[in-house]
Amino acid sequence: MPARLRSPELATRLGIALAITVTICFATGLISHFVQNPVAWLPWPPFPAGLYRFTQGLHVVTGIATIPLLLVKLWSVYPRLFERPVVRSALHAAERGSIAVLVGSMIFMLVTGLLNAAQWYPWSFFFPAMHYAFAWVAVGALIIHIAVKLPVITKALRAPIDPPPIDPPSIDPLGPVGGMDSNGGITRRGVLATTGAATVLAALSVAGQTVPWLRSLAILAPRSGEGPQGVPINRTARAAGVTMTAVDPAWALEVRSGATTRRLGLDELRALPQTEVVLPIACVEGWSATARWRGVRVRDLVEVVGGRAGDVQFLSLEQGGLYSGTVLPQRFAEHPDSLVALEINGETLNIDHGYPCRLIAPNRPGVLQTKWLASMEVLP
Ligand SMILES: Nc1nc2c(c(=O)[nH]1)N[C@H]1C(S)=C(S)[C@@H](COP(=O)(O)O)O[C@H]1N2
Ligand SMILES: [Mo]
Repeated sequence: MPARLRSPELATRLGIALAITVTICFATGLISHFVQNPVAWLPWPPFPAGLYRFTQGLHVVTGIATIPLLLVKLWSVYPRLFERPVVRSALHAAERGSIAVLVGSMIFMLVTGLLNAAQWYPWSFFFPAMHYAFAWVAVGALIIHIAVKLPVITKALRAPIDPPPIDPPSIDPLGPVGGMDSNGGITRRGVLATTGAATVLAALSVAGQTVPWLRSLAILAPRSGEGPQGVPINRTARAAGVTMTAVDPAWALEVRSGATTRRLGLDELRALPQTEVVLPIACVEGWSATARWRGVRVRDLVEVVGGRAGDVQFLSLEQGGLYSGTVLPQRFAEHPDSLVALEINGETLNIDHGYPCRLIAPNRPGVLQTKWLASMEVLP
């Protein structure tokens, strides 16, 4: 592509698009982080039930949409990588250093995010912690970059994106059209439009895992709509090592509060009042699916052991594993839609969906909807 396309005018406009997707991705990522690692100043509510589904869907969609934008942005500036001398002054060195950090951390974020959504972990670090830490590095470097470039940005935005033609006057009476200049070459506006189209395509390729009517377009979404009982499966019973314990006839849910403990077998759970709710499973990886759940209200089980209201800890039959337990904050535990579910979509839970019973509560990330429950305890 002709060098004239690479220009502050193009780079700045690509930069604005990037700033928008990155900001949404960062904000929704922070939400996801603080829902999974609760802090007092962000009391995440159980209502609206589908809010997490929306914010996390947006996180993954904007993250994916950032990939083509970043690639074209890097293309629009990469010759500067070969500028000599490498370092002109201390300030110049600092600026180039911050760009190295920015590009490195952005690529790290996009690659780890994409691979996590594909459940492929060719690394040994703990993904959420690193993805979170580097988000701050990337955003910090981005703010420095924008501040340093502010004069260039304001100048480039005042100029028209494409320069007036220096070519001989066009013989085409209609003049330049559709992102082409009078010589039939692509214009900067044309590059922007093409990049925009690529970005929308990238977003659509994953949006279908959250938005049902886009499902057939979700070619980059590994788990969309597949799975027993109409809901995808993240971790199977086999992977969790519970194929024996989950079907053990002696299984009973241990319910504890203070000194009181009750063990409730499946028949006893079924004999308690049953509630039906329609709630999504919204995986952190971006996919989500709505299902009809039936089971016993968490608050009713708390009552069985005479427990006061409080946070409730759930533990799975799964041994070890990062998601073998969760604490359900009190405002969720008291919510009438928070269930220990026995059924999904009118059928007994499939073992991969958490048989004999699992937690399902409104507006929670999928990772916190613990399957194959062994016990629940009202925390003091
Ligand atoms: N015990 C246990 N429960 C678990 C998990 C797990 O690994 N172990 N994975 C969670 C994740 S990441 C998601 S998205 C949901 C998915 O539920 P599903 O497989 O029934 O769709 O289960 C959650 N419950
Ligand atoms: Mo998940």
